[in-house]
Amino acid sequence: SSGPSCLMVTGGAGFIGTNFVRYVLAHHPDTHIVVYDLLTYAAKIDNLHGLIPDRIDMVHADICDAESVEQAIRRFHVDAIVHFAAESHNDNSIQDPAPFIRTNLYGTYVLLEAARRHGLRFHQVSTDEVFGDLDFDDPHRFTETSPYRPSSPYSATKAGADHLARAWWRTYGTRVTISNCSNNYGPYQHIEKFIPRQITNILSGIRPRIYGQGQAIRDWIHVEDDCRAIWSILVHGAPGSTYLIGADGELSNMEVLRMILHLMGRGVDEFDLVADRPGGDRRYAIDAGKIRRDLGWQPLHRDFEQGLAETIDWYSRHRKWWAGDKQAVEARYREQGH
Ligand code: NAD
Ligand code: TDX
Repeated sequence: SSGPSCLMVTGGAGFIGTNFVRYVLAHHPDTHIVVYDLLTYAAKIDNLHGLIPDRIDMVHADICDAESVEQAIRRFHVDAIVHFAAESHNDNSIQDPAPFIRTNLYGTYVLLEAARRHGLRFHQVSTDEVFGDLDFDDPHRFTETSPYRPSSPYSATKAGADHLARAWWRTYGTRVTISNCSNNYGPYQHIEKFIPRQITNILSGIRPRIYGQGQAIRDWIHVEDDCRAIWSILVHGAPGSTYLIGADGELSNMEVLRMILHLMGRGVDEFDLVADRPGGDRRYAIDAGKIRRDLGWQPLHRDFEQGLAETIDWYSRHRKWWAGDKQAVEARYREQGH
């Protein structure tokens, strides 16, 4: 089967959304794209400049605004939705959960209702954080049957949104799929997130900041591998199904930081330890066996250190993209003790 003819990408001007739009334009010439994005602090419209103009349209609006969603679907004859739009940062959700409740829960509900009315295919982009965390020595990894037990306001809203999506499949037969992916890294990631924060700190003459003792483990995947997986679920995934996406990339924060310091020519101890995240998850780990078996997907970026070097290079070459945000991001972190 082929892809949708007009795909609405919510949050298409954010980190993963931008990479996804670029991936679809480059590899799937028969799909037109409508980016639907509120352009919050996390988005940059410039991300989408210079892309094939007759294959992409932009709607600057809120997913919580049902009328705008309805208008966009009708105007562009949308036949599928990939739903990236979210408040995505755990630390922000600890400071103020309100926009997370609104966008991640209510916004997902608005989109599901639109998908139901129009019979659209709907892909819910979710996270491994809905499963809570694992002990450092737990031999198991997360699978499609792991119980939901989110820890933060952010992950609780993502968990709730996943439950809504599943309910729309079960109750109304809306053709929903869900992906729960591990931590993405790569170009266009906001500098509030761990890897770009440390890279841009070093480029700005600020010492990297690591939470607690740096022992927490994240399971890293290159954003392009996540984007290819999402496309393959959208086109070949079974409606009503969930797929976990991961690239066997478990590393402690300290290991990642030491690689960054090494690649950027800094000493191994040139960083500061700062306050840990309240309730911070210890470890995430994904078993991606199902998507590998059922859809034949596999990660292409298998050398994390190489991907990290390319990411460092991208932030070094795109100072204009992030420099304007740096002061405000660091000021906000100082208030939080991070
Ligand atoms: P991001 O914060 O970089 O981008 C979010 C985008 O959503 C922005 O463009 C923003 O303007 C838009 N948006 C926010 N609220 C909106 C609203 N009310 N209406 C319309 N648009 C709105 O996030 P990201 O890191 O690219 O994550 C994208 C999705 O992937 C999220 O749903 C997130 O939960 C999920 N996810 C992210 C990761 C990761 O490592 N970054 C891992 C797994 C899952
Ligand atoms: O400066 C820092 N120092 C530090 O040690 C920052 C910003 C983070 N950390 C730690 C906290 C986490 O243990 O690094 C780890 C990664 O932190 P984040 O980049 O904030 O990511 P995380 O909380 O793991 O969530 C990310 O992956 C899952 C995305 O932001 C989510 O949207 C996604 O669902």
